[in-house]
Amino acid sequence: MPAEFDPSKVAIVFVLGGPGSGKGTQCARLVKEYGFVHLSAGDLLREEQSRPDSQYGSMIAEHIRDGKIVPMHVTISLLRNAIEANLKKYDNASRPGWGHGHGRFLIDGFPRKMDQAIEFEESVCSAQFVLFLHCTEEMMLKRLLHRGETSGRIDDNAESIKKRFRTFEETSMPVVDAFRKVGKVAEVDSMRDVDNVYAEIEKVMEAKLIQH
Ligand code: UP5
Ligand code: MG
Repeated sequence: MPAEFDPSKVAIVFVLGGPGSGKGTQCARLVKEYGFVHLSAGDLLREEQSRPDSQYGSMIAEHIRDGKIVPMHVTISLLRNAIEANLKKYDNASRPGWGHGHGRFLIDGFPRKMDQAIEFEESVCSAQFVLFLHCTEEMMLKRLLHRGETSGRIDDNAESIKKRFRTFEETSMPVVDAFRKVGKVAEVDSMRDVDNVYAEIEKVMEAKLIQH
């Protein structure tokens, strides 16, 4: 069965990087300047977790607290539904890259595991490329502990952060490496301040984003 969305109409960029590397921060700026819709897999899962009649609420909370990856059928169906809803919402919009079945999405924090990458590309839509934000654990820890003072996120504490780092190294980096092997990764140094990181990302977008 072919993928549900046609990559010549629907542009998907996967935004990957360790916990606290700045995925959400940079995606928010790209939305403003490139007309992307930003879908954070983590945000979609947190929303689902707090939906009163969700059958997955406690399962999602447990996985997030332990830095474990939620079973892919849940995440992929949340992403798929969000893609469909946004394509519908902006179908008649005068927004760059949108209208008549076209759209562009930043998918932030997904895929984090090889099977998710394969399943998403086969059944939902193939991605144009991966934007990979590189940052040291020392810097990410500092950022996350600082954010944890106000974020209210159940995984912004030293114990959960350690587990998130381990999952990222063991399970998610192999996804980045696999995309790298096929020439689909653009890597940006995410250690610098937000503006400098964004300036690098803009260069990547100008070079790699295929605009339909
Ligand atoms: N900050 C950002 N950039 C900065 C810069 N250049 N200089 C200085 N400070 C900077 O940034 C983090 C903090 O750093 C903020 O305070 C920011 O101001 C500052 P942010 O942009 O939020 O970083 P981000 O990479 O988005 O960090 P996040 O914590 O969201 O990353 P995670 O990958 O850990 O979290 P996510 O929400 O994607 O996933 C959470 C959990 O959900 C996972 O651990 C997993 O359990 C589950 N999950 C799945 O199971 N499956 C999925 O597909 C996705 C998630
Ligand atoms: Mg985030």
